[in-house]
Amino acid sequence: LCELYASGALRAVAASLPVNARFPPSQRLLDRVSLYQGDITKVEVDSIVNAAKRSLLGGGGVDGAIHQAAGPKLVEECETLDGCETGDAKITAGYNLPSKHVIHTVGPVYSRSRAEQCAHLLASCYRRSLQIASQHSLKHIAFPSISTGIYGYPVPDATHIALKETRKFLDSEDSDNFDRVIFVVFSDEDMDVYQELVPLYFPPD
Ligand code: AR6
Repeated sequence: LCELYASGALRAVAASLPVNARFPPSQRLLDRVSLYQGDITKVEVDSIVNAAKRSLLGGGGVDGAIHQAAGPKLVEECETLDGCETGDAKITAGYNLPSKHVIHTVGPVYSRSRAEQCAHLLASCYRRSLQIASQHSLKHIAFPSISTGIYGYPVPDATHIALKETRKFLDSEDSDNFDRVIFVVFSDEDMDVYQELVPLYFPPD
């Protein structure tokens, strides 16, 4: 986990930007958020989030990678869950993954004509995943960029939603025993977007 605590670099970026009026500065909150570029299946934390499909029975992208790394017991447990609605989330064990749990959430398939509805559903994915982690007394959660791959959500819009919901959660009492939210990005482009936007939602003191 130490490797993930790369918030030093993040702090340097944050310090160079003007403080955003919408979210009051808080070094304490900034210290509870990390960015990590790499494969989420290698991340050793209490929970990783899977960008799943409604059946919860596996698919491509990060879903395929998580099922492959977790082994067949994951799909066996998923079969008992009766699927998951878009915007909701369900938890399983992590099996062969280094992460103890997987929180499976189903993001919206992006459509520009239904952008507002998609935004509500994506926000709900982050909210429900964070709620479930906190209800299970988990200390950390690692998110991939939900819906921005096969489901086509524009990365900047999705990142604003991810960061806003995380800030709201970390501001709330529900997160009192929570250590850290880690955003796991795959590509350099996604990393650039997160590096630019994190300081807007987590300005340092
Ligand atoms: N670690 C971290 N991020 C990853 C990894 C990985 N190993 N692999 C991909 N990503 P996607 P979606 C990134 O397509 O858009 C599946 O078939 C990827 O670069 O996995 O929510 C499901 O079954 C992108 O930034 O998820 C659903 O049917 C992000 O993860 C559908 O795809 C999400 O991309 C869900 O589509």
